[in-house]
Amino acid sequence: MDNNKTISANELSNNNPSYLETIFSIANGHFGVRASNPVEKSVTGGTIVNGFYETSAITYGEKAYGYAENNQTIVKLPDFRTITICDDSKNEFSKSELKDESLNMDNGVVKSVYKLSNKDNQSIELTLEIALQQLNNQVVGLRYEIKSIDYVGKITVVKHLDIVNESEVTDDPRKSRTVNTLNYDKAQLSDSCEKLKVTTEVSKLFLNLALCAKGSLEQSYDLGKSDSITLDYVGFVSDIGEDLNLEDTPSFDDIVKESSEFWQRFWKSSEVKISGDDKLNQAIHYNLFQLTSSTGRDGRTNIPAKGLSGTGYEGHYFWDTEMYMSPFFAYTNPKIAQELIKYRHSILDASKKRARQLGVKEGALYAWRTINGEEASAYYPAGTAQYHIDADISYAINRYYDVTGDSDFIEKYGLEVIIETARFWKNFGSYSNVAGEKKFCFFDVTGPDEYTAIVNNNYYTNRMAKFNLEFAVKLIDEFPVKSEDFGVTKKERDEFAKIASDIYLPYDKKLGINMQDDSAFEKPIWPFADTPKENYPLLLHYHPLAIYRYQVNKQADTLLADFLFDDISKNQLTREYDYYEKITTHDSSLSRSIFSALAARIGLKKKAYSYFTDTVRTDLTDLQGNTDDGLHVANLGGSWLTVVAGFGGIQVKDDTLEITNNLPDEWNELSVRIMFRGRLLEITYSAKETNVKVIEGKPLEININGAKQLVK
Ligand code: IFM
Repeated sequence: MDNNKTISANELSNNNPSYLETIFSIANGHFGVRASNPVEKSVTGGTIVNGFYETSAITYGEKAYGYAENNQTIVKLPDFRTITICDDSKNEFSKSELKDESLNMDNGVVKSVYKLSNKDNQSIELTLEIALQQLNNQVVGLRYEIKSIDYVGKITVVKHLDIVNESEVTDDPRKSRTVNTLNYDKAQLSDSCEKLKVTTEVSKLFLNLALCAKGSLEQSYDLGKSDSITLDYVGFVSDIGEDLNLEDTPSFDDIVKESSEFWQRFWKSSEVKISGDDKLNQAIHYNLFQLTSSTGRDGRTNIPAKGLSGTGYEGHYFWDTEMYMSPFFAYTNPKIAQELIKYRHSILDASKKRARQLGVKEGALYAWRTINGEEASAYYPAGTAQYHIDADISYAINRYYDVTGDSDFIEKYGLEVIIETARFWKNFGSYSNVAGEKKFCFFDVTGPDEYTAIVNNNYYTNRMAKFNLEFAVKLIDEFPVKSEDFGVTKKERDEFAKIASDIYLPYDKKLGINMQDDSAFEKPIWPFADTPKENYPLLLHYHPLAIYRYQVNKQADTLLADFLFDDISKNQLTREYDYYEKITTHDSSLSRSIFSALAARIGLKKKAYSYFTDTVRTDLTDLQGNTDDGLHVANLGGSWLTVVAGFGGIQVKDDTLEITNNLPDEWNELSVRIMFRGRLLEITYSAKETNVKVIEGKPLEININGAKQLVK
């Protein structure tokens, strides 16, 4: 099988420069560099540092108590790729044509080849290779190679940390707002090195960037007909609030070596091979490469919705992390999954404060979108009202525990979050009479589907809250002493248990399916037949209220709960799938992966495959039409979830790893590597067989296609 891990621009149908900037961006969890054209001073190019944001007051026409106060906007910093090359008359080679661009996912190097011309139409070829250090993640290496095409003579090369102009103002809520409150302080350290301190005026953050050339930052050369001039530079990005130590400047080759070693190790524990379709195999590799690149690994940062590949959604962290991205890390790199949980633990105080602002007297409510822990959503119906984020975080903590069995970590970082989120549900909900029975209900909430807002008893929210409370009880019983430190009493533990069992789960008897919310099926169905193709995504063409009064889903909602809990009969699941599929637009990139995974589980093979081919190549085909703003990182993780939990049927039930072979007919073989309870496993599926090999660690009893088996 061809397991070639490269991708090149000539395989892509979109060659829009800002789209390619996203696709060929690289990152290391701390910062990312978009693949801008180095001589064109792109306004959409630049460096994006995880968690480095500016704040500005949110201006409301009509404000009410407790509305989010401040925007948090990730900022774009100078572009390390920019270079100026002039001819002997000091005219720039400013016209450029991209000849080729490629990403090598085995060593993390992006290579871009341009033909550059001056005003006399004389040309040179410029090749730029760029790589980031992954472990010491403050370093970027750049190598420029200049060759003559038909220009010979003197060339002058100047490279500095140039300030990026801000991009255009837009009405698209998915894009970032502009920031004009950055202060720059440049210091020339020597001919070959300069440093730039960047400070945000309002949020009062700072960091330092530096650029060092192997020779000098401004230099002239004689370019002969068959000459090739190679220039190496190293860039640095300090941690937020830190200075830089420039004593040890690695060479470009050292940087590539480190990056290459990192990615080799990465593939060893995370490899997924699809045999039978090279395009899908390439896409899943791309997704895992970019997902890992996007992910903060320091416990202080998280995964922005667009990773570090673009400023879309302002660099905010959402529930995307817990439900779509962190599963991959829990199963392949638990250390990173830990760091993501530590970040949530670190913003617990801000979340408690938020719960009080919402009038809930105990517990914590996590911000729907945030960097610093405070709510940054100015639109509460599809923001703060998505209370389910609390339970999503608890679900991710449970997943980490299930997969790793790491009780020390759970006691230290997980327990408090679980108790505080359970307390939130207890105080947020209330008992109400439902068809003559006293049930615990949640009123005026928004579920994952953002085309249905402020409803009573959203099934997903209620089911997840039930889980959150049950998990709290389980952990309190397991860690009684530590729970007491957090103020838990026997009475409170029993209340959690009682509420969990009393939570109302809306069900429609006539249709025999779980109901998205109390009023979901009373509404008319969206007039799909009268909606022209160009009016999708609906959010850009209809007032939210025009959408809310219909049955129309942006993304999987009730079906996501079905996928997570696997707790209803196959017949009911099939009925639900059929019902909700008809009213779902997939306007959110978080939708198709779940439809695919669930279809694989139900045995709707054609649907599973077709949704997967779309979802896994979402960015490579620009399916949503906005990849230029950044990658759809939740979907990168979602596509892995589809492969592993859908086609590969992997889940943990009652402390046991379960594997079910749901391989699509189109594939000859699928193999995935995962970690489970300290072991590295390789699972290979074919039409006839499911084989599990323990690559590292002790033998293990697991459940394969319904039968217990000891695997070695
Ligand atoms: O969190 C998602 C949400 O579910 C759909 N809109 C985009 C957000 C960020 O990806």
